[in-house]
Amino acid sequence: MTDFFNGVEKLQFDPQSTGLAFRHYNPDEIVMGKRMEDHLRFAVAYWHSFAWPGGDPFGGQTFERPWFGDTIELAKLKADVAFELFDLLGVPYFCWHDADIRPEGKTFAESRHNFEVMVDYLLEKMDSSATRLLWGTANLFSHRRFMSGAATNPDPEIFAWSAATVKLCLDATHKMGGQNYVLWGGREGYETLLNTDLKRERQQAGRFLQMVVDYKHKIGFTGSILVEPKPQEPSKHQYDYDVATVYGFLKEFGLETEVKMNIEQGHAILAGHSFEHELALAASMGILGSIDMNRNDYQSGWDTDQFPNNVPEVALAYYEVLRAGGFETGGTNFDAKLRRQSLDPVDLVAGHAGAMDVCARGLKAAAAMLEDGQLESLRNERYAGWDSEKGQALMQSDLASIAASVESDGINPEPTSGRQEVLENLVNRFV
Ligand code: XUL
Ligand code: CO
Repeated sequence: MTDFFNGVEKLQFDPQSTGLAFRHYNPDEIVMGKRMEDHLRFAVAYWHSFAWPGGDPFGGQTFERPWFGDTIELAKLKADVAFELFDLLGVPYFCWHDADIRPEGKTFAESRHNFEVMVDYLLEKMDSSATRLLWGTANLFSHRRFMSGAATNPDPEIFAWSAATVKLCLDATHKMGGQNYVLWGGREGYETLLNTDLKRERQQAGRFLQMVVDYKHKIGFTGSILVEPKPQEPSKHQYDYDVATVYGFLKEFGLETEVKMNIEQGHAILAGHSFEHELALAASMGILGSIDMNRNDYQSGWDTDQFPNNVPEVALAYYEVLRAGGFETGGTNFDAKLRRQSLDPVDLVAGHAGAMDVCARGLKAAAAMLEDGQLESLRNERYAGWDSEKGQALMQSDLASIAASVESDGINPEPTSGRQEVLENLVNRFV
């Protein structure tokens, strides 16, 4: 045991508690026939909680963590503290980038060696912990070598370096029993079209993803490959803008049945969508994989990655997840940073605990709305015409026959109310 979380006790479910406890997250509570823990499948993000130093565009590190530094010894201390947090929270999963868990080496071989040592160390930690790996991913955006992209770089050597890195990370994710492998294209985009061959870059990205999928099958990794859309930041314009854009990309490269989405709340907001829009769209295309749960500030216009605390928003998100049948390999990863003034170890515990409670409330509200059934029955009622014989026939018809039938059948539609206020009032009974 380290002394980092000194004095913090393992969190319990205690609805009456006024201290550090779960007031809503009760892992064993049955919601729609399934344990709450198995619905939500929470994961702690190694990077924000243990690797992020607390910087913003105007200032650097505010956190002073005893594991900051580039040695294996410190990486092991970081892992020890990480597993202490996982145990305090009782989270079933965690997620990493290679760069979060290992010190950077001077060469590829040195970084690979450091990574392999740390993967074995994490496997040892997992032996005495209940926490498993939700997903692994490669950080192909922080180091200066990736400043012009990874797979989409104008320099083929960076493409090669990135491919070798993803191979390593997939091998490690497989070895650790990870449930998914995520690709977020932080710098897969451009700063200015004046120096960018957009067509070539998109082809490189498509070929890269095909190689990842081929390798997944080659090693027998049965988890899901997930792409995480984001419209911009750090790149001015990213190729994986949003769910719809990524779906078009997958279709173009024949990958739409191989790759699903990891959808982040903050990225959806940056793209000008709501989180539930992105979730519903992915579900409708059969590519909803997992979620990165956080919230963005609606005024700042950048990716603030805050812990979620808006129950009605979260409820609408889980409503879409439940309607889609729930997570299979996916889960709820807290891709969320503490505020940079939240210096104390206990802030890390409180940030996650509060977020887990918000998600639990959201999930329960979403389940209650589904079980109540009114929202779904009003929606079905709205489309009932399409279930009729005439409605079905329209979908098999053609423009000329339809045109003829409008007059012969005396079609003369009357608009009906969309009842938005009624539906919003209905939702407010549950949140
Ligand atoms: C960045 C982001 C990443 C990905 C993993 O905005 O969301 O943390 O989730 O690379
Ligand atoms: Co994310």
